[in-house]
Amino acid sequence: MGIVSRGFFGRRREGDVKLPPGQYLTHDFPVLSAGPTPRIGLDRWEFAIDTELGETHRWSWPELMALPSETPTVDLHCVTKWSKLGTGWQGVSLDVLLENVETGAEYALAYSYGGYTTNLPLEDLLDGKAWIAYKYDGDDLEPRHGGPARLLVPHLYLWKSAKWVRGIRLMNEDWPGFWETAGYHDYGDPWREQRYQGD
Ligand SMILES: Nc1nc2c(c(=O)[nH]1)N[C@H]1C(S)=C(S)[C@@H](COP(=O)(O)O)O[C@H]1N2
Ligand SMILES: [Mo]
Repeated sequence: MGIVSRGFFGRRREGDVKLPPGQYLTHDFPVLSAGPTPRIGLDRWEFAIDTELGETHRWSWPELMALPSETPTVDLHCVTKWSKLGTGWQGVSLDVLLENVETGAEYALAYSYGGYTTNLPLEDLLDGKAWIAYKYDGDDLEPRHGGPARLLVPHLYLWKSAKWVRGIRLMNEDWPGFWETAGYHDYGDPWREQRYQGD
């Protein structure tokens, strides 16, 4: 034999699901916030991309809503070891937002209302890997989970998915964010278990 049927993969039956090392499965949606939930009125809300060339591209809430959106279904992996599979979102791909942004930068720093920051390579925001998400499970994203809008970068540990995202700064140099400065891994790939610096 030696042939595994295709249907074996991608199966979502509990028990034979493959989780990143050290993770366990959860069905609720824990809330992890380093501070209070900021409240930002949609009339004042904006999202910005700041480039290393000193240019700023801005979107108001109606402008974001007018952009084509996607409905990704993704697995979430938190560094505190819970994973939640098959979560459904709606949001605008970073590919759309970065389409007309002139940049040669390699690094990005996401920053949030409330002051949270997190860094990642710009390429991890491209090619369908990241969204500015504003709906979860069919409803407006709850404030405690990052509403009105959060960054969603599911292939990295969830601390990279900045809640209440306000903008992304593109830079020539890597600039560690909130948890990265506190000793968490600079990149944070759950499949390589990059939890802390040195992992
Ligand atoms: N602005 C902001 N974004 C944040 C955080 C935060 O404290 N502030 N926590 C991060 C961490 S550590 C995790 S695990 C996830 C948690 O998202 P959740 O509360 O929706 O589960 O958000 C990330 N994004
Ligand atoms: Mo986390």
